[in-house]
Amino acid sequence: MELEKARKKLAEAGSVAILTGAGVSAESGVPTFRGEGGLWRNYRAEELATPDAFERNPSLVWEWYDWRRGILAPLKPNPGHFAIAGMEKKFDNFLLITQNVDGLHAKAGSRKMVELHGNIWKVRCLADGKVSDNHETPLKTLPPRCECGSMLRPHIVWFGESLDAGVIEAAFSAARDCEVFIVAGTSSLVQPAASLAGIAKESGAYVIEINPEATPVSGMVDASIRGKSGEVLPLLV
Ligand code: BJW
Repeated sequence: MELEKARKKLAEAGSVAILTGAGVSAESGVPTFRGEGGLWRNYRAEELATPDAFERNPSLVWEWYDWRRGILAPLKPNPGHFAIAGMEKKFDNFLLITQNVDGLHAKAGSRKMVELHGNIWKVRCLADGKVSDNHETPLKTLPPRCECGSMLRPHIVWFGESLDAGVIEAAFSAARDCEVFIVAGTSSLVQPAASLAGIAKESGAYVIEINPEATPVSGMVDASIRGKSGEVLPLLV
C-alpha cells in the first residue's frame, strides 16, 4: 500500500533527488559501517576515518583502505544501483547524492551524481592537493607516494573535515527543489547528509525512505518502506 502510493508520487514527479548510503551497496557484498560486520581488526570506522588517525599512523590507515579496496575491486552493482541509474533518464531534474565511496553507482551508469564523502579509487597528494585516479590493488607501497615524492592520502572526507563546498551546495539545493526525495540505505546518523531528508520535507517534497531498519528519519518521512534497496528500488521506479 505504502509502496503503491510512493510509486504513484514518483511517477508524477518532475524533479527527484535520492540520497544513498552503505546499505545500497550491501547486496553487492560491501560491508556497512555500523551494525554487524562494521569492524576491522577491532577498530571502528570512526577511529580510522579521521585526520588525527592518519597523522598518527598513515600506514595503519592505508592498510585499512588497501584491505577495503581489495574487497571492493571485484564487486558489481546490484539491481538497486541499476534502478537509480535508470532514474536519471526518466526525470527532467534528477540528482543522485551518495555518501558511498565505492564507485558502484558510476559502474552502474549513474552520471548525474555527487559523491559527498569522496571516492576510494582516488588519491590526493599531501603536498599540492592534486587528485588522481588509482586502482592498484593491492598497493605496492604503503603509504603510497606521489610522483613528486610526497605522501598520498585517500580522497575521502574524514570525520571533522569539511565536505567540498560545490558538492554540498548541489546536494542542499537538490533537496530544497525536488518534488520527491528518496533516502535509501543510510543510518541517517552522519551529518550533514543526515539533514537532507528533513530539508526536503520542510521544502515540501514527498519523502520516501527505503531501509530494512528504522532510522532517526523514519518518523518524519511520508513513506517508510522496510526492505532491501536492491528489491524495493526496482519496484518503485
Ligand atoms: C540497508 C541494507 C539494504 C543495510 N538495503 N538498506 C552536526 C551535529 C553532530 C555532529 C556533526 C554535525 N556536523 C558534523 C558533525 C560531525 C560528523 C558527524 O556527523 N558525526 C556523527 C557520527 C555524529 N560529521 C563530519 O565530521 C562531516 N564533516 C562536516 O560536517 O564538516 C563540518 C564540521 C566538522 C566538525 C564539526 C562540525 C562541522 C564529515 C563526515 C564524513 C563521513 N565519512 C565517513 C567515512 C568515510 C571513510 C571511508 O569510507 O573510508 O563516511 S563515516 C561513514 O558514515 C561513511 C559513510 O558515508 C557515512 C554514513 O554511513 P551510512 O552510509 O549511513 O552507513 P551505515 O553503516 O551507518 O548504515 C547503513 C544502513 O543501511 C543501515 O541503516 C542499515 O539498516 C541499512 N541497510 N542493508 C537498504 N540491503
